[in-house]
Amino acid sequence: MPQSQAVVCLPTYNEHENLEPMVRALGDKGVRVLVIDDSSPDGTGELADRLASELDYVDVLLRGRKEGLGPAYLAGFRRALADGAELVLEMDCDFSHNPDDVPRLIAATDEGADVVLGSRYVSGGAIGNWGALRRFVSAGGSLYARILLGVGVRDLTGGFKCYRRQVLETIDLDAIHSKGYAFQIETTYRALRAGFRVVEIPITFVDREVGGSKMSKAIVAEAIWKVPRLRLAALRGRL
Ligand SMILES: Nc1nc2c(ncn2[C@@H]2O[C@H](COP(=O)(O)OP(=O)(O)OP(=O)(O)O)[C@@H](O)[C@H]2O)c(=O)[nH]1
Ligand SMILES: [Mg+2]
Repeated sequence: MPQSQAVVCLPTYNEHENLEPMVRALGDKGVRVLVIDDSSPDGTGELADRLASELDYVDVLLRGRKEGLGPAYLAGFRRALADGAELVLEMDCDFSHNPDDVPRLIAATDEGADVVLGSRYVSGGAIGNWGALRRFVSAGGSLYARILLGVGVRDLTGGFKCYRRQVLETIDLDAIHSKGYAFQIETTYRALRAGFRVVEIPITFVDREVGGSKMSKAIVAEAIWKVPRLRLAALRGRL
């Protein structure tokens, strides 16, 4: 499969300083890049348009307002599928995810994975420069979801992922309403429920150096209440 059929969805909200270095860093990875900007007040969308006119591997999806990561990704997935992508990737635009890891995620699909997760919590994975509270919330969140959902995946909340086209065509994207970490948990859980092969590969995650975090208490709260609802839906055969 030519790698140009891989599309990296890059959601942005106020990532003006990170966007150009990230898009350029992805330039030699054999992927297309789809920037999904929710009308960032800092002009990230205008910058994305300029980059798209300069670089032929870049596309832009501009959305009217900030609705959270989940809806932005869903819009990006639909666009990537309509454009014929065979592989669809998710990645943060704050350098927490290393663009040099993209080929490793793609390579794992060649070895039979349907969904590849860049994982902080498998052997060889790591987190750099995060404080104790963020580590606790992240590790605790993944453990909570793993136990309640009864799955073996170690990193359920990470956002560095690669899906085969068929996965996104099979899971019911219209039924997904999660916005934050819950979106990552829900997409992986739906893929597992549908019988797809989910593989974790180790990554080192680092805290952003530029720009502000969009993490909020509401995003954490959503993940806490969504997880048992997902399990219940599965038990009732609705998922
Ligand atoms: N389009 C869009 N992008 C978003 C939205 N919220 C966050 N993002 C982007 O999604 C990616 C991850 O968001 P972050 O703010 O880094 O959230 P996080 O990684 O959970 O938090 P930190 O680790 O503290 O940075 C970044 O590229 C953000 O710009 C949103 O509502 N819409
Ligand atoms: Mg981040």
